[in-house]
Amino acid sequence: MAILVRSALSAVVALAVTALMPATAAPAAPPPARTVLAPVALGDVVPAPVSVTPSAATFTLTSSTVIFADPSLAGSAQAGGYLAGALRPATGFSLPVFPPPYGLATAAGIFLLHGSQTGEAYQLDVAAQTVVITAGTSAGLFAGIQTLRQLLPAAIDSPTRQALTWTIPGGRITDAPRFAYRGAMLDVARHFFTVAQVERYIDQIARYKVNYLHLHLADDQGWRIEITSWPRLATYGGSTAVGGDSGGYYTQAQYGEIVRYAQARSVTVVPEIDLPGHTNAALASYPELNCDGVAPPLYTGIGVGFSSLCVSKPITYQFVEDVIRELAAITPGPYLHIGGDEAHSTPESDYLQFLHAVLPLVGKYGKTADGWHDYLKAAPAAGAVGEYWGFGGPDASVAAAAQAGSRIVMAPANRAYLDMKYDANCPLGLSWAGYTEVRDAYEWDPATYVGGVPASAVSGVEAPLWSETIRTSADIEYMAFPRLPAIAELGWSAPSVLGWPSFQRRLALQGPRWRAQGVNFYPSPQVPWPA
Ligand code: IFG
Repeated sequence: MAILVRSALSAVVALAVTALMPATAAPAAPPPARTVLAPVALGDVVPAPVSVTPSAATFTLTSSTVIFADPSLAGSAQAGGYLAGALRPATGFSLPVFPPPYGLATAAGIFLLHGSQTGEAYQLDVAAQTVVITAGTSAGLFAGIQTLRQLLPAAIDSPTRQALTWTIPGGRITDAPRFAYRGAMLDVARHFFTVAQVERYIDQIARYKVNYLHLHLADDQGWRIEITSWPRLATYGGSTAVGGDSGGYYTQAQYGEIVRYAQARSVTVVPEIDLPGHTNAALASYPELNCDGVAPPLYTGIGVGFSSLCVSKPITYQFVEDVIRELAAITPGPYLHIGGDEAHSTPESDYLQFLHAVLPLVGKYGKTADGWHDYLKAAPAAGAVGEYWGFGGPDASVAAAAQAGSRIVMAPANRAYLDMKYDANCPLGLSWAGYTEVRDAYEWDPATYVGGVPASAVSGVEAPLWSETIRTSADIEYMAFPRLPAIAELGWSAPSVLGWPSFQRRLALQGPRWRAQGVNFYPSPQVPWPA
């Protein structure tokens, strides 16, 4: 005990002596210099917020910054943990998350508070001592957090510590989405992507307030989700890929991991089992599913339209019901996508007969039907979603369905298909819908793109990435960035804040962030990327 007292006393003495020492003594080694960058401008955000009012204040994130999450808003602590996790690697700050202290004015830090907003709306207020995100739901908090991340210097996205002064520009942002559905589709059937690769993509799309991930889980070349009542679908039907590349599939537990990972980032999974066409993997797995009882070989090419379930066989409907039942049971989201596209080997009358028998099964298992717009001719129940993948202009069938109560998600092949080549030199992708540069992906209006579809019937947008020529995360990123943020902005931002000059400038500022994250983006010549 005596030693303790003596050492404590000597420490106090040493401090006192230091404090009294003349300034001439050699100063302690200075801490590593922190680079101070010009703060980001408050409006330099993608998607563009509804309103931005800068102030002269600047907030600086430091090692003592605390995140306060309002316990009266469900999910606020999880949102706080997500924010802390996003900021820790580059800053090295612990950023603890607590319930707010009594009396807002007494504390400095980042506050996630319960406000009167609805849906995904939020307000962000940055002052010298406080950053406050106010929202009515955790989804609103998440939207505000994605905006906040983009207000820190680009190096905030580095996976390693950076000696920077972490400033955030002051002012107020009020924001809310134009459309409720902002999706990204990943085709895991033509080529299989692991859970980690899908989760990497979820992290990337969530940054741009994309809130749905549509997984294309089955096609001619591969069946990618375990169905316990039909095990060979995945074990055999999932064993190959385009070009004979390695196959794979998600067990239902792994699918659950993807769903939870997405949910924790305010992203809802929409599973697709494409029917009655695009079914060679299923037909190859079970001879009894084929009209002639003979299973075709597994297919590794990139043709479409050659396969069809056997509409006349009762077992077909047992199969479809088992698949829908099992998939609905592991999918918390509201939608089940049943494909319906390119059923070129299914006679029109059979196609309608099949859909009339199958669509009620989606409702039976508690889900809302989603499908490529072709299926709308089967007049699904009101509220069903048709995903438009045409080239725009009038479409009587889609217009009729929209006017009869179907919801339309706009995914035009000549604007939103991320597997379209940027130009003739693009090493990846296809070009049947033409070349799609960034500006082509941006300069169209989802509300008016299809003649006869009222704006009120449009529930949003989606950017499909088909994987015939896509094999790695680097391939995904090359095709998705920078065009996915363009689609995301059309889905989120108000028409009054859209415009190519503004988007082009704000998009350019995403380049250093993607470099910090290691995103393999395409440096489009249309964008003035900073050095
Ligand atoms: N069309 C097919 C996809 C895919 C795509 C590649 C739809 C709805 C061409 N169907 O797009 O399966 O092959 O660009």
